[in-house]
Amino acid sequence: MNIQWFPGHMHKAIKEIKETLSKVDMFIEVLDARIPYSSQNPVLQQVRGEKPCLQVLTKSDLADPIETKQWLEYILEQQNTQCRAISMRRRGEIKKLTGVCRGLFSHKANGLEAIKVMIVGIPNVGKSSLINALSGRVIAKTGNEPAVTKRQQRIELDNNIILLDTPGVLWPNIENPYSGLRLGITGAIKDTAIHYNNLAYYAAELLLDRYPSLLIARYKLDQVPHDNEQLMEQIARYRGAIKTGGKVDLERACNILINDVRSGALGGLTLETPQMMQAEQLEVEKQRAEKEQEKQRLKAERKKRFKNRQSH
Ligand SMILES: Nc1nc2c(ncn2[C@@H]2O[C@H](COP(=O)(O)OP(=O)(O)OP(=O)(O)O)[C@@H](O)[C@H]2O)c(=O)[nH]1
Ligand SMILES: [Mg+2]
Repeated sequence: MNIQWFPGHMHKAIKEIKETLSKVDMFIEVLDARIPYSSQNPVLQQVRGEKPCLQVLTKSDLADPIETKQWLEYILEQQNTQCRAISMRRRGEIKKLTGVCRGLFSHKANGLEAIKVMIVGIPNVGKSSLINALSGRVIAKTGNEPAVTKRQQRIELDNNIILLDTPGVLWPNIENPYSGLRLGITGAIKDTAIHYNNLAYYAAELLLDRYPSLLIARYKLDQVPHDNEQLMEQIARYRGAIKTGGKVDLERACNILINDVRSGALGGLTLETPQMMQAEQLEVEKQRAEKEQEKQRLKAERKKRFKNRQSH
């Protein structure tokens, strides 16, 4: 089953973003460096249209630096969008973002005219943290769970840049089930809307494929497990997650793995590549076409039945 989380406040937040659109000069779209594809909200892309946009990959301290470099090159080449990777652990780089914003407006380069920037993105990606870092003050509420920011907030920086913080938003139909899982793994979806087990088994599969040496180091494994089930069992044994009677507690092992991925305890992880994205996008298009075909078939059948009934 696909993961979906689109509570009413997100619908309202998108409506407010549309209403404020004409008052802003540009967007900073905040993406998660671990999932630069799945954290791109197609609704936000549609809403911002042709307005200038700077894409910022946050939490790069939790991502694989080699993959982050590749993603930056890919976004710049393929989407023709300015893109930077940042981390709250490297504040110096964050300050440079205002210069990048100003660079997008040659007629405002003297700094006398204000630039209004709307910060948008999925939940829990670090929008409010970015605003605090840019302003040098704790001005926007942050927290390690999705949906912390509930309404828009305006913040004026000293250098004539006005920022607008917005609530994190997802979209009503996450068609790619793998994107849904990766959004869940990284913490963009409220825990009550997901099952850790599904996330953990998928994360285990991904990590076995992409980062087996990090798993070996973290859980002191003798060798790479055959599959995700064996990995979960070994994590449970290593961490003493054993139930009375001696059976392994797989539920606890799932929690351990997800928490380790989210906190960066395993090391820098990037959960998707441009190649994975292209393959999954093709699959989504194929499924969309099949669904449409089935819809048309059912429609034709209904029409035929209706005609038959009339002729009798
Ligand atoms: N490791 C790491 N954590 C970060 C970074 N940026 C933000 N965080 C953490 O991510 C969590 C979410 O940050 P917020 O700034 O509240 O995220 P948000 O996008 O405003 O979230 P919503 O308002 O819920 O949409 C907090 O626990 C932050 O401390 C980063 O660069 N690295
Ligand atoms: Mg926020």
